[in-house]
Amino acid sequence: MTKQINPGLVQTSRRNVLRGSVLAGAAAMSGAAAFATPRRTATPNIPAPSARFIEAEQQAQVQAPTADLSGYTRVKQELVAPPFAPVHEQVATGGPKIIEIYMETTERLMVVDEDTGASVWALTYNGSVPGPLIICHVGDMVELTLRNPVDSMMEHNIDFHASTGALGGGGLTHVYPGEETVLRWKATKPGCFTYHCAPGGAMIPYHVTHGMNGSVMVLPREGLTDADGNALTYDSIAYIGEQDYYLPMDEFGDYKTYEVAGDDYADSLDAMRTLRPTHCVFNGAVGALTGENALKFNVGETVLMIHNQANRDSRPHLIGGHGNYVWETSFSTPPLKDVETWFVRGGTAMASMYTFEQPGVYAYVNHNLIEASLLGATAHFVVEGEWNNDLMEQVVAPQAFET
Ligand SMILES: [Cu+2]
Repeated sequence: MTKQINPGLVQTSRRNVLRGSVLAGAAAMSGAAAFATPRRTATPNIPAPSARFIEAEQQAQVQAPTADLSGYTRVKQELVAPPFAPVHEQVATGGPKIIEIYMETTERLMVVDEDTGASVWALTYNGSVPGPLIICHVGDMVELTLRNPVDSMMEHNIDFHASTGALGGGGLTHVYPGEETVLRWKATKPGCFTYHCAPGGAMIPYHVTHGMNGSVMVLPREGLTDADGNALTYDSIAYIGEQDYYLPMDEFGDYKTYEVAGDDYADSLDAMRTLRPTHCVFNGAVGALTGENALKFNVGETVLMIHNQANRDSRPHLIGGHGNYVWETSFSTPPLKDVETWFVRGGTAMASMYTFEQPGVYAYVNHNLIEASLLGATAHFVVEGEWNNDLMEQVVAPQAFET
């Protein structure tokens, strides 16, 4: 019998030291940022025990039986920037698929709040915060090509909460600048799941709170259903990633700026330790989903709102509407019905469904209203259609009362 070793649990090898976990800790103590260093091409210079561990790790994968891919059809899924969803089927047709996707670990300077000048060297998948939404069905395989551009400053990887083994794939996907890797995993649990970068040690929250997270939706093959098994379909998806940022400030209370990704590492750790985010925003920046960027729907349209929060609890509320169906945990359990405010456990993605009945502007907020109003966690949905006085009517407009 082949002994199985979980590659992701190798904690003490020199390989992992260089890949972030210990380096991150050292950088935290020294105040220096932890940058990617060139990958070594061989193991002769590392201690024998670590070399043996690396070899055993590689052997474990080589010796394991080859995955049976017969019966699968290969398809490509073109990922799109949030708040939009890739083209997909709600009810799976045909047999299981191998869904090929491509992501780049792009590091880019992003304005978080134009009013204050707050900015961040965002660490991203495909340049957006959150990373793109991936959609598959139970029984499908997701095959990710993950590329770290040559000009990156840091190493990255990806932990899919929807996957099984090797730290969600985190242990198999460390890519240095100029490297790429391919990971294939099978979707076995239906639901919305977060994914995020997890290079090791303090670098994990650092990367996650710099935007490096997103969501996978694994649909049941028969699509979504209510408690009685009746089909529930949606017309649109609103993909919302809530991001808590901990942006360093100077002694005057101004947000600090940095030359390159990673330069803020020591300052960021100090800010993160307060557990007090400077911003809680939807889709990367204050106002990313309000005003001109508001999402637009029509009366009668059914929207599936997917909410991702990789690090911190949240409690969305749709002001003026409801969650007709809410899946807080998975699609394996019947949805909650007619919910006022629902819960996003930090480290998850979840879904809620609503059919608009009135026109107007709806605010989708984190109903910690301080976070919604002062820290940025607000989106707007502009809905067009005909007003229904049966549901609400202004009987008397505000006017002075007689005294
Ligand atoms: Cu990363």
